[in-house]
Amino acid sequence: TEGFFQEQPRLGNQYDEDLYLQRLIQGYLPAELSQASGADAPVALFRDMGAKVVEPEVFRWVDDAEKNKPYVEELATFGKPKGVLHTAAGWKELGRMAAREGIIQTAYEDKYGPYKRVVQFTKYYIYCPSSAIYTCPLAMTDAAARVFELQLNNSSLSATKRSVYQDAYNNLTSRDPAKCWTSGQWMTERAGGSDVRNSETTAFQQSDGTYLISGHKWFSSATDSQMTILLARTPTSAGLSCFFAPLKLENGSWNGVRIVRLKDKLGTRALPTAELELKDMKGYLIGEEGKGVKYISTMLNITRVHNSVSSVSFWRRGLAIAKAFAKVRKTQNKELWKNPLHLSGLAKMEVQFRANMQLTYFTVALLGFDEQGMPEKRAAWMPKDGKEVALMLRVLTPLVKMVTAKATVAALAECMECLGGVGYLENEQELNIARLYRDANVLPIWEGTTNVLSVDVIRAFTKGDSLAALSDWLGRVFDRQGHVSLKEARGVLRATWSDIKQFAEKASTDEALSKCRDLSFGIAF
Ligand code: MFK
Ligand code: FAD
Repeated sequence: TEGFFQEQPRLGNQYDEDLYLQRLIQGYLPAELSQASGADAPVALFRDMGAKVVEPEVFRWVDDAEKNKPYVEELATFGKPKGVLHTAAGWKELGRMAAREGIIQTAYEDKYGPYKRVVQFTKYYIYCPSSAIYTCPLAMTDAAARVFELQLNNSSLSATKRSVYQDAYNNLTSRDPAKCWTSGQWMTERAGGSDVRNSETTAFQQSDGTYLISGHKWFSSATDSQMTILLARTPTSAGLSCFFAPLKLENGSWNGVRIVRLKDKLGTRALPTAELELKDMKGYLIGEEGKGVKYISTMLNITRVHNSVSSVSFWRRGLAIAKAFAKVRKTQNKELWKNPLHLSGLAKMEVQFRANMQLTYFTVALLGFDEQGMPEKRAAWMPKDGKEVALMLRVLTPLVKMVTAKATVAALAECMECLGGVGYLENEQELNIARLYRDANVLPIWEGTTNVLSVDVIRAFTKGDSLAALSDWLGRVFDRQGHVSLKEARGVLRATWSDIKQFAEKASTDEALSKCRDLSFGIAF
């Protein structure tokens, strides 16, 4: 109780303290939104969120969610199988908070037009590092809502499916915590997660048009969700098909799902990731039979953007903690931030963080345009039309996911070191870089590993006009401004393009594939 005690570093409002975020908001939102006043204006909402995510109560929920890990109550007292999944009270509170704040719902409400995604993902970005990764089910919820939105736009959808999908969509996009659903996304099986072609789950059509699905799913995050979208094979098609299935029946019992076990993981401790056995799970076919990968790609592309935003949000929180510490910690009798060596380390990280933020926000902005159409008034940086947006987004989505995830893991290790020994500890959640670091390590793995995404980047380049679109866009936006380094970037892109073309046209497939990762990182830089 005597002697020196370090003053506690404190996090302030996570919008007000994030100067680069504020600058991006000014760039990516038009003045009528970024300068709007009133309690409902985007900046007021961000500031409100920035205050809420550092409230002690929220950190108590995170702590409770992390310490009281999910578990399954296998059997009732007299041995009858029960299979009840329990999650922590804090985990549930974090979910309620997300619904109330509209972390996903904002993207499906009629307020911000083509800028919906920028507004929504900014709220998500502020919330994510204080969520104990509740953002995982939220990402899949968003992606499922988008799948249904597209299905409901299809005029030839049957009346039954229309009613079932509309009901699910309404629940996924509800701000009412008592009504709001989350969704799972089941692709990975024992035979493979990157390559799903050997999946063993089967689906048989019934006389009422629904399917009975049976098999084994190796990874299911968000097993506490109300529904899932999954892949399974029908007897009449070589390709996999995509299905929607509720997790529970109307009487509250499982819809043919048995939790085999919960996974014991390095991080994401609050998240109930399970291995599942399916036996006659009732589901509905989404889209055409045999084209399941194509339909579930709609999901993948949304969750991959979530992954990118999650990455930069973790990085930013790590930096915020490191900076807060540097303000109060002294070495050689002066504050750490005044030490040139320490400061230059922080500054270098800040620059790298900003580059990753730019990549991410650009992708988020394009996603909004792709879904809602281009704004009538065009800023100079915007692509020329919807076609260019779609082509650029197709390649930026995997590229930005792989780059930001990888960079974030390294950056959080650096942030930890900035706190010295304390950085390595399980601190109070306000300062707990250890949790962020553990959780960040999953970001390069799920939603496509770095290798798989680099193959996807090259696939998008060689299959379509994405690289030409990116190169044209760089030319229009930056050549005009005479920006030397960006002109160079365009040159590099062109040189890379010729490499890719060569690989695609002349070199053997294996040789081309062995370069995918280097090429993709090169393009991002
Ligand atoms: C908090 C953070 C937020 C994130 C939380 C998420 C929680 C975790 C959830 C998961 O991890 S879910 C599982 C994620 N799994 C993956 O990401 C799988 C990784 N593997 C791939 O992405 C493979 O590339 C893929 C499985 C898609 C390859 O499958 P195939 O059967 O070899 O597909 P193929 O033949 O390449 O493509 C089939 C069609 O889909 C083609 O279209 P066409 O039929 O018209 O030719 C492809 O062009 C199209 N396609 C594939 N990937 C696409 C795509 N279209 C658009 N976008 C894509 N990304
Ligand atoms: P593999 O595909 O066997 O990959 C092993 C290695 O091979 C990797 O390094 C990979 O990069 C490399 N590799 C594979 N293919 C290629 C290639 N073509 N070229 C070069 N290298 C290649 N999945 C779901 O479906 N739903 C979920 O909810 C879900 N939640 C998850 C939660 C957690 C916490 C974790 C850790 C995983 C979750 N997953 C989920 C699974 C995740 O998506 C897969 O683990 C991931 O896609 C990789 O698949 P795999 O594990 O089968 O590895």
